Amino acid sequence: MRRKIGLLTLILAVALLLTSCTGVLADPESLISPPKADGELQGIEEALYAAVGKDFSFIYPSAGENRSSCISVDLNGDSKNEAIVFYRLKNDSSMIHMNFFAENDGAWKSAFETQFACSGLDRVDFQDVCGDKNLEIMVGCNMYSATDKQLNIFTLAGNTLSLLSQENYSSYSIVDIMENVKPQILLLSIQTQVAVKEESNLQDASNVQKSAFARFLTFGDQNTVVETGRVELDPNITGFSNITTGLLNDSDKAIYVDANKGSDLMITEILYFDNTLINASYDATLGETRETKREAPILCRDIDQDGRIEIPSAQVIKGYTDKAIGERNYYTIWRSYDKTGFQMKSAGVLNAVDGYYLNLEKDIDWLESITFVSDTGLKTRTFYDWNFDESKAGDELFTIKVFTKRAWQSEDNDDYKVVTVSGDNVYTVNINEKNTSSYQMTLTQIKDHFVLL
Ligand SMILES: [Ca+2]
Ligand SMILES: [Ca+2]
Ligand SMILES: [Ca+2]
Repeated sequence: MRRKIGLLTLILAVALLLTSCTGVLADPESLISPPKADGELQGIEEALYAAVGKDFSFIYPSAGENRSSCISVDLNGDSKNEAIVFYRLKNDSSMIHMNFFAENDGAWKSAFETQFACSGLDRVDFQDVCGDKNLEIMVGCNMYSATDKQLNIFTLAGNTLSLLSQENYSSYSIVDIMENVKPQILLLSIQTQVAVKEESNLQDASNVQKSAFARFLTFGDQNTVVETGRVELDPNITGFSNITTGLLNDSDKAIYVDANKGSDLMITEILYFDNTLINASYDATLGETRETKREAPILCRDIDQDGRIEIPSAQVIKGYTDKAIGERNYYTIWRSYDKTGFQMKSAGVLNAVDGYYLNLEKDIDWLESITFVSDTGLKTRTFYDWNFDESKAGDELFTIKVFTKRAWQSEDNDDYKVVTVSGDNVYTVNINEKNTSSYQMTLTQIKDHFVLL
């Protein structure tokens, strides 16, 4: 119960503190005028001025849920908030400072101060990772490249903070895939090392060693950090797009890491814990993750809403194989993985931009016998029979078009029928009744196959 209260308080605190400290407004974000500070914020601000003066500018996390420079949260569940503030001093731009404030008899006072030699704040999270019912503070700092970051984990020690651990990462996530009560931290890292030529002592651009790996951290007694697992990832990963967790089978959970490989490819590393951390996707013999590779940036999702994550594979639709990547249209086959192998769960046409999926279930014949043309500006997708004899699009089957509610009411759209409505979007279809091929669909069939994302 305590934990729930803590989380609720956290959510409230986050909502409240998105207003940020008032006063010195250094960031464009804060041009969105915040509400007048309540007593708490004013108290923290005054304590900050008392501790460091006024020659500073606030620093904001650039990612994650907490985007304020000044965050108050009840770390120890005593119904009194503590607060942290991030800033840079005007006379020393190389350091980002974190100041920790606690309230005593209505007066806020600085109780701890530290600084990070870094280029910016990546993200700030609060989570009880060591299981002592107090929230730890996780401060992710951007170092001087997009993939080189440092996570600083602080824990409450009496009235002050102590640094529990410092870890390098490119991307991290707090996950919960083990049976014990504590959440765990997944750290993903990309490393590039350029060899140095012996004769000249200069970097040898032709000799670049790339590696990527995942580390799994848990917390032991006396707040010790334990590396519980470490696995290789595809060494050519250039960035991480999304980390999600889901059921691997009836009893185990897995982490699904969607990663970019170069500018065109995406892969999914499937990580789970079975005495040790395992990467089910990576083929150590080949030295790459091939099984989940696709040339379209489609993220994993639970496409059939059964609690298990499906991994997409992009299949080039008829008529697009000769086009360059980026100009191709695809259909998607979705597969889940359960330790024994991959199972096909669904196949269909995804439109992630307009938020729908035409689920053809497992009808690969249909998907291999049609083609479609997209117009992202008009929000249309026009489907055609594929003319196998002439290797080109045949007759039009139907056009799916997304209208705004206002456009739907005001435009001439007699040919379109409503499939479904969601928010401000009216999803419609114009069926070419003259085309009665076996691949044609009725309005009812389209409604049955239509899934909102
Ligand atoms: Ca407290
Ligand atoms: Ca804790
Ligand atoms: Ca699923």
